[in-house]
Amino acid sequence: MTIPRLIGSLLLFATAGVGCGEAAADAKAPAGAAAEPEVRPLGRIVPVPASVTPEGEPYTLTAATRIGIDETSGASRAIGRYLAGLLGPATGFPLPVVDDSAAGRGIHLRLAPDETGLGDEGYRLVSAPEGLTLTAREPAGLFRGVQTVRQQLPSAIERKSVQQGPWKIAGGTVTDTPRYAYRGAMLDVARHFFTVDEVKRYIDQLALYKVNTLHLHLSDDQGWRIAVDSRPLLTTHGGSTEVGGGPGGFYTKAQYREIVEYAASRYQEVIPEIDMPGHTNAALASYAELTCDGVAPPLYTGTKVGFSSLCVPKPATYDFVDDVVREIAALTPGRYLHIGGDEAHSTSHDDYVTFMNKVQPIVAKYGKTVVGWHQLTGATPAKGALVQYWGLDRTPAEEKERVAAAARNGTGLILSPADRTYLDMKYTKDTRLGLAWAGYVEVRRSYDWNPATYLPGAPADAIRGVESPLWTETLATTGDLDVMAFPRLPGIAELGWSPASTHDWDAYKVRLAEQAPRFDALGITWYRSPEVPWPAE
Ligand code: NGO
Repeated sequence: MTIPRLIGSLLLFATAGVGCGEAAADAKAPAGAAAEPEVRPLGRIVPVPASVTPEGEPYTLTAATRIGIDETSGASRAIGRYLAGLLGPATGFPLPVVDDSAAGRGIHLRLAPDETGLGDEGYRLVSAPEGLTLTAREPAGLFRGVQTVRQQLPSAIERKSVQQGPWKIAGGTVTDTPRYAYRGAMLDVARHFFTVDEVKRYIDQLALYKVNTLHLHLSDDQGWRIAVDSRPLLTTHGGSTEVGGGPGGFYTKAQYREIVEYAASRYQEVIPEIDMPGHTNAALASYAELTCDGVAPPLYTGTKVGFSSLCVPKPATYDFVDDVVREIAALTPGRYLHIGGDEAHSTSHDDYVTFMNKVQPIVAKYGKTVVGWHQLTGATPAKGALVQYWGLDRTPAEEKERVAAAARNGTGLILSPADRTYLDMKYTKDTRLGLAWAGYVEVRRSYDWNPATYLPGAPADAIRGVESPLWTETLATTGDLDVMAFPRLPGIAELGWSPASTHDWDAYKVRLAEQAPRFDALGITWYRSPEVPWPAE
């Protein structure tokens, strides 16, 4: 069997119109929704909660509000401080974090280990004039619940200077747990490099929508972005440029740890990806011994794919992989290490299988679980591996079936269909940034599908969740990232979090429209899709 190459070769024809710094063309929106109400109806947030029971009068934040925590938990204290940091600037209230018993009519963050129904990330929010109580079994649940509190408040809460209140949260109870344990977003820092602060900014945006996994695409033909002490040229040479010939960049180990810690403080697990055996020009350019002819290619700043490969027969290749995987695994508290495996068009099928059979055990040796793009099912995914499906509606049935068969065989699936979840796809032909090889992906298209039934023949319980990749061939600034991610990212986040029974475009588009003033308050550049009834400008 040959590794199907259709999707990859389509990429060679990708439209890579580099329009850095430009926002996508604004489209004319339908008549806008009314201005924000003083009290947002309970549950009118993104992702929509699993269960909402409105009841009674709202809770009101005041200058006297205190945030009560269980003093024995350092995690609750950190979340209390984070909440105070979110609500403090716009309200101007001090919001001290105190022992729960001293919080009175304030906000209570309670950990209740016996609340098994709330799982690892669920929470219950009870809002009444006497107080606002968040209960969770785990700190992660409190953190997700804090995002609900935040979104129930007027959008002005996101501003960094004191705003006019009142600050009310509708009365009632929200009980909320996620549909999928894996709710990811990927950022490609290889095609264009993004600084630690820029990555932190994205992490904060993801947190608002209850995303729990940040997949970092750390290496590609155009750049190697993570320090590996045993292979210094990877970063000094391989990290020295990017698409378009800019200066590139890389994370030192300390900087990378900073990202991982910041993500952890937002209850996000970082999955580092080192893409192999293809997408490796930056590594080959740095270490000639990794090529079969022993000649290092020049650095590459274009946007083609599929032309590079580590030399599979050479032992030096596995010494290299061992060094890289060992050092990156040591930097990774998370469970997973992503080994790429997509578009290995310059690797023969037999070599691809050989490579994956040798490399997957190296990942296991350093205590990590393999994740790979779904081409990994053309070899044999290791036991427990996850594969990330990035096909399209038009992907050949046999390729889909190969992935489904792996899923029936126990391989977990992360769904990132390119014509639904790829945030780098243009919304329409008029979108200035982005690619179009997977077609145009408007907001409805990205939201309106069901992960559980998406891949024919894949058992529903093999679906671990969804992930929205943000590839950056055409994206160079945070404004570029923003306008491609917003407003599609919240929709994919909702697919991952909210129960299937809540899936409804007509209801979703109204809740999404209500996010617009929040995007503005957060300084997010966003695409005014004509499919969504945005508030009038
Ligand atoms: C493909 C390709 C990437 C491109 C991206 C652009 C995968 C898994 N491999 O997705 O190298 O950057 O499309 O949309």
